[in-house]
Amino acid sequence: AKEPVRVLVTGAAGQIGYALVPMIARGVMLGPDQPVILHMLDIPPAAEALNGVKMELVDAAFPLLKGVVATTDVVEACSGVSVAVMVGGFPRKEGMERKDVMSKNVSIYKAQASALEKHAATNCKVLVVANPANTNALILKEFAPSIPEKNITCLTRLDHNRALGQVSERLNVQVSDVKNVIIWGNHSSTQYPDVNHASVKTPAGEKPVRTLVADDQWLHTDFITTVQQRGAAIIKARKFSSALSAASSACDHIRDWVLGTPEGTWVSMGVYSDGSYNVPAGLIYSFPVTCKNGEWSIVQGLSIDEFSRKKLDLTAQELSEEKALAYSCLS
Ligand code: NAX
Repeated sequence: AKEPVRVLVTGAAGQIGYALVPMIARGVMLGPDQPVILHMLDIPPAAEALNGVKMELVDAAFPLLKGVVATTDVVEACSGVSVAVMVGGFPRKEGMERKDVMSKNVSIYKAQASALEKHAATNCKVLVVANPANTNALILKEFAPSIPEKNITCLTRLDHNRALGQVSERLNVQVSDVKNVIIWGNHSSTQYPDVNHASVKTPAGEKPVRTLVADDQWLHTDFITTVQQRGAAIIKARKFSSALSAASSACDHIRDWVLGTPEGTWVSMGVYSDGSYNVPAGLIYSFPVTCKNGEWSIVQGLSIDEFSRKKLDLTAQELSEEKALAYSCLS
């Protein structure tokens, strides 16, 4: 039998946490034969709710779940974890300045970076979900210099999955037959959902999405804005932000990273830019990646047309500004 893997979920008493922890305990994230020990962190005002989640995990009697640590102590939470899913953060409230929200999250991610660096297992894989996800991940990277930068990522898989969903609905095909969409850039409304290299499995073989969707106009307008603004549409409909889809996508992100992407398929991950596609190095930026042996690599050599180039640059610009804002909060 495999040794259990310790998985940290921060903000575990929140909405996404509540959807995510049962998925992890059922093997959706690390596979149906991988036992897990869940480490759940939240802040003192949420301690009682967190304990309630722990009670439910016990009550669900998950066969793969070998232990639950529910704590408000960041050191205890980080100790020995091999996977860390960072969902906890300070949300933007109405009337708050961007700088104030950034400042709160910078201090949270600075502190949690140090705790992970000192107490997590070597080679711990980190996924930041909490917004501003890319910049929180960048701060985490900066303040955990001994964690390899390859191990620090942020979630854009939800946006990627949303793009797959939109194409599938438009073409009336199964979502599992659509692949290789790309989310470029920031997990924000400047992200660029790109279908230029996407394809659909049909009885006559793989066909480019571009040829199947006759309506170019839709691809250049409503498709992009629907994906970019899907989060807001969910809030409007549900009165709460996306939770089950965020949790499921976080599982997809870690599962593909650890177990690998299928041959010929890529996914989107926010990763530390090495300058590929002329994206400035030193940003956490969403790229198309393939994963093998627990490591991601950026898909190289895709052609970028003029329309796309502008969009890649625009979202990079926003990330550079966020980075500057984050650094201004440090001093
Ligand atoms: P909730 O407010 O329901 O939950 C957040 C939880 O984090 C709360 O329980 C809170 O007490 C806790 N928390 C706050 N500070 C903490 C700290 N310092 N340490 C540990 N826990 C802390 O938000 P929820 O709807 O679950 O969303 C969580 C985060 O995900 C938000 O930042 C949200 O913006 C972000 N999202 C990111 C997405 C992505 O694709 N990257 C999509 C979904 C979501 O909007």
